[in-house]
Amino acid sequence: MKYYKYAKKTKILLTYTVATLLSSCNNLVLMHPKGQIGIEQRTLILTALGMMLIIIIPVLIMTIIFSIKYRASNKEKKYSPDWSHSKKIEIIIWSLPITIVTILSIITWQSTHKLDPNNPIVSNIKPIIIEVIALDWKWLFIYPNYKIAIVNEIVFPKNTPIEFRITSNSVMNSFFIPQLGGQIYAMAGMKSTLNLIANTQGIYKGISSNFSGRGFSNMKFNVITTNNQEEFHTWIKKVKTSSKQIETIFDYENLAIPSENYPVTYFSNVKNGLFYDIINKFMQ
Ligand SMILES: [Cu+2]
Repeated sequence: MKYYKYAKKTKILLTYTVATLLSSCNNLVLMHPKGQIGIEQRTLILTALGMMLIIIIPVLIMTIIFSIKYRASNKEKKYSPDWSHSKKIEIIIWSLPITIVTILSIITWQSTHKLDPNNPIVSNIKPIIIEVIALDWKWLFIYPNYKIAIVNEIVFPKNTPIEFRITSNSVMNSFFIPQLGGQIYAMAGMKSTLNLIANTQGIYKGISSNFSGRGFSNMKFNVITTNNQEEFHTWIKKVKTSSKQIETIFDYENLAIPSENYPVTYFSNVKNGLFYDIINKFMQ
């Protein structure tokens, strides 16, 4: 029969499309995670996608087959204008989506608890705390345990859990390192938490993923993961040699003046509890 020939062509076309998509996905950073959380999130995305394709692919194929088989010009087939109901079709049409939606909801329920950004990452290594402040239009990162601050750059060793504490000095913003895991909102007067880990050494892109005004598009930073603790401490020493400091809230307010394309800047000292001062100033 003729439509089988079309079905075969369609199959070739589909295979080709899928192959092209898979080979060109090097640009999709979300699909190339470099940390445990990112890997788990990718598994979730692919599982959900796969489950939905169980419905979508047969529907697409059936659309083509049906439109050829039941076309008006096909006089060989039975013509049944009074046909209205089939138990068999009803059962297939309802049971399959119900099953898939049920499985998807169980997976979603479990993973939203498992991948809660507040959950500390289980590890023998003590987590490093990094305080993140979204400014207009740059990122300020404070390492409270080392009393240093950096604009637009984060460095930490691989295989070490990182606890990000995030707030904003201005409008709502969003902190996102796509290859390490989900984004989280930065809001003035509030603290959000994000626990991440990098399992490979490298340089990853960090972005602001919530539009925040004129300088938003260049509000980017590099995340550099070192091979070991020594390299990380060498970097800390380098920051400690900077002549710039944030000693008072005035130094901070000076830095917080809106600016675009701000270069990476090291501060060898930072006022104690600055992060919480910034949150509290919006609470009065
Ligand atoms: Cu790929």
